[in-house]
Amino acid sequence: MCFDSIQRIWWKEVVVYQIYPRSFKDSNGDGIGDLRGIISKLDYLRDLGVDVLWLSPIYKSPNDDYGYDVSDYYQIMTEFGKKEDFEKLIGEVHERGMKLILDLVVNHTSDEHPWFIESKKSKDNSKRDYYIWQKGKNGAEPNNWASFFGGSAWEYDSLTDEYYLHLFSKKQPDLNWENPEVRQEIYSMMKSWLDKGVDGFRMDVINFLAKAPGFPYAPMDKNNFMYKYIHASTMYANQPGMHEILKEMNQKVLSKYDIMTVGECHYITPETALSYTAKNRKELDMVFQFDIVYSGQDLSKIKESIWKWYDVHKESSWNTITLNNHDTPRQVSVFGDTENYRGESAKLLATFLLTTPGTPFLYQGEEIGMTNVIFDKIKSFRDIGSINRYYSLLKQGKAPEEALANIVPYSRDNARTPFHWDDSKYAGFSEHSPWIDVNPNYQEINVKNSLNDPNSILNYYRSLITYRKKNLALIYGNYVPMETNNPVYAYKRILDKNVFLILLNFSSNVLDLSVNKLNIDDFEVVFSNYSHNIDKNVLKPWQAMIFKKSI
Ligand code: TEU
Ligand code: CA
Repeated sequence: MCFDSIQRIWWKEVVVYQIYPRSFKDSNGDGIGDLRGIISKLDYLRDLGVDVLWLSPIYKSPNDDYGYDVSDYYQIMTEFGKKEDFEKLIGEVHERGMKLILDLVVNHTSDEHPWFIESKKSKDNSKRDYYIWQKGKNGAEPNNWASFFGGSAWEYDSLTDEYYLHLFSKKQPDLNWENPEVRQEIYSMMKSWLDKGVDGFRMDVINFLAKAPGFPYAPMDKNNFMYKYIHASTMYANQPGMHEILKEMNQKVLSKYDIMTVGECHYITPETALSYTAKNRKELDMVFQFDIVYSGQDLSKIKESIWKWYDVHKESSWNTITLNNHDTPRQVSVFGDTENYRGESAKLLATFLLTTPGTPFLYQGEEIGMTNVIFDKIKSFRDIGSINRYYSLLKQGKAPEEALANIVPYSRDNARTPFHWDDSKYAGFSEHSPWIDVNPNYQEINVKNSLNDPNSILNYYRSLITYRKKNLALIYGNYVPMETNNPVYAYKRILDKNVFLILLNFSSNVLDLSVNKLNIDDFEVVFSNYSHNIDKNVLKPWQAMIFKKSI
């Protein structure tokens, strides 16, 4: 690839930082993070070097799924602040040269949204068709679709003797995207936020909007431990109707603004993703994919996935790269060795995130190496998915300890404990006992300590983000994977005369590199997560190195 030939686009060059507002910073001592809290930390975020902030939902919500159940798309969630706070936030973000994107949650609303309250009233209500209502079959649910949070995806309503669809909790009824009025309402709402200066959207479960016509029964695969999810891919993910919706949304709204869009897509292949993101399709800019998170830490699978996504998208589309979000356990706990090499493994993941093709998305706390939390009682959990799962395991006859052990490693609460600002009570997140317990390791892992330590994970992120911005090869360079034995992962990024070679040791073992015949003699080391004694023939535990040469 020649430098002149690259088409520079701002959203390809940015580093995105996801904020889960409820857990980021509380400004008024009620134990819940809020918009003023975010404003007070904008200098920290600017100094970290991130360019775009993505806020998990901030709209009015009864918080059955913490904001992913919206009851008014135009209002700010009471706990998070007021309209003026949002206006101040967006102004201050822009003042610092950063951008702000919002979470667009339009597969479903809350059951407390006025549309649904109307819709429920009668079969001939003007809002009835805003949601998906079906008659039962043989005295049971219309079909066998399952909710992501357990149980059937259909809820019976005795008033009209019909069922409504909810792919998530029963307080999250799915909108009917076949209804043109629904589409218009959503487009107007999107425009109103964009007109306030919002710079784009992360689109929640966007590939689920169109459902399989006729709501057929789904094939089940009970041998697969994720069987309840299996039919999702065939019944409500990537249905043909998706393209019509996205094209219309793009034409009527997105194309009118200079913004970025990223769709959250579960059950997606690189090829299907391309059908949403290829430039000439005029649908979305990028999608997330979760191959790494669901890889079971199998490095061969990860290498294969990165290659495939790159290869399929390199000509006409653009990827994302992400390890953590508010739904995943902390990946440093999953992949890394938090007992012996927390710092090294977190920095290795940082190196991977910031040098692999695609726009990187990092999640609050990742930059200081926050870890999973081990809650020892069900009362500590807040995530509806984990709580439902716990009680369903008890129902199946599991002992409480066993049910707890089952939910602890996967719970979404792992990512949602309050952010660690310092070592004071409640980790500097709040003056008051927070809505969810603080991870007990906050006295060691926090921003204050990280700022004082030149070798901290935080300082590594800062300097690598700065370095990445100055070296376009790390953004636009061709991706060339190298043949190496696991647990070594090695690849080049090449643009014009600049060649970068990235070497990652995904293990706690010392490895002899000479066996891999990488020919690195003429490269110089420009980055490493170990400060002294860099030996080109040896990789230390979780060592990450970036080499450079000019050709
Ligand atoms: O997530 C979609 C989704 O499929 C995940 O919630 C998935 O079920 C979960 O990771 C399994 O543990 C999006 C949001 O990111 C999530 O927070 C919401 O709960 C969900 O949509 C509904 O809006
Ligand atoms: Ca608050």
